[in-house]
Amino acid sequence: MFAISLQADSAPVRVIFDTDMGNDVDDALALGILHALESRGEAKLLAVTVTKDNPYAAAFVDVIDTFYGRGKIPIGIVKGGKTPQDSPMIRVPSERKKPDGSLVYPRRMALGAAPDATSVLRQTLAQEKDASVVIVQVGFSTNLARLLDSRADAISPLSGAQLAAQKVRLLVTMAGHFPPAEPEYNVATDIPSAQKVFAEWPSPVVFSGFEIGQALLFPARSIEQDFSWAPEHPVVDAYRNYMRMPYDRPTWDLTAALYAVRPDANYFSLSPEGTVRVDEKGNTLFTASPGGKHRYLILDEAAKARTLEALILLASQPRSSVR
Ligand SMILES: [Ca+2]
Repeated sequence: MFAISLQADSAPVRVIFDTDMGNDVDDALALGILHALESRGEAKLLAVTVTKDNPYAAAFVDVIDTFYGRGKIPIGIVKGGKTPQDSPMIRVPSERKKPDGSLVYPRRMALGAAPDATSVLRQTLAQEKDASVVIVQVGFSTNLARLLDSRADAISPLSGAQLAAQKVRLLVTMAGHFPPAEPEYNVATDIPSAQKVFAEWPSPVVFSGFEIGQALLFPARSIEQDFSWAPEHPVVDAYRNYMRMPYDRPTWDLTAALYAVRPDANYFSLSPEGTVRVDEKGNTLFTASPGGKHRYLILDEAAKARTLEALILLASQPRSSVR
């Protein structure tokens, strides 16, 4: 059994969110869900690290954090990473201005000012208690692979692999396809990093495969109705700039965020223990083996309606008045 199921206390889950913000709109909804869970006292967002190498990816994370009243959360971004291309869903809201020229969505950092993600990961982990951190990885494995490769430095005398082993109790990742169908985007975009992370990561890993989010569509109707408490909402703005409305979108990254904070809520069931191997094409091949560190989420037909309702309610939850 995983230790995660045996937790008796109700302390907030301490989360690092690692995202390719800008490549699909589910990253924005997932970050909103983590903020809603923090407002409920269930989670604590320690840092956000970005694997999309475009300055607006960090800027838009900054926009969302600031919108939820948590603009001081550290943000790091990959340097020399994947998918640098422009994305209106992050650029347009980040640059939107009022008639007086000020930003509609204020943010803390200047464009391009976010520090290197590996340093932010090392810094964040070094400050945390042993076996306390849950990492939610919903983009490529670039940042976590670089963390594993990192050496002792001024931040910590521990290597990245040692920091991961000491500080992280669970990695939840939106990655792969179970059973394998075709290479999944997050894995296929940086195959060597995915191979490294899933072969070497020291903690238990839970995968939310492509098929999970695909089976739970976030409804356009919710975007149009449930967020009206905020006349300007950056996640809604991102949604409207990602594709032509109205459209329903798979909840891939949302499912990883939800499971990471509420693993015992029976939104999903789990595969047996085993090992996921990433082949040269980016397929994720699972082999069951007692004591294996990897499991993947399974969505039971009877759980679908309740799980989707939780995702919608949390994503659209009004900001806490407590800052
Ligand atoms: Ca993503």
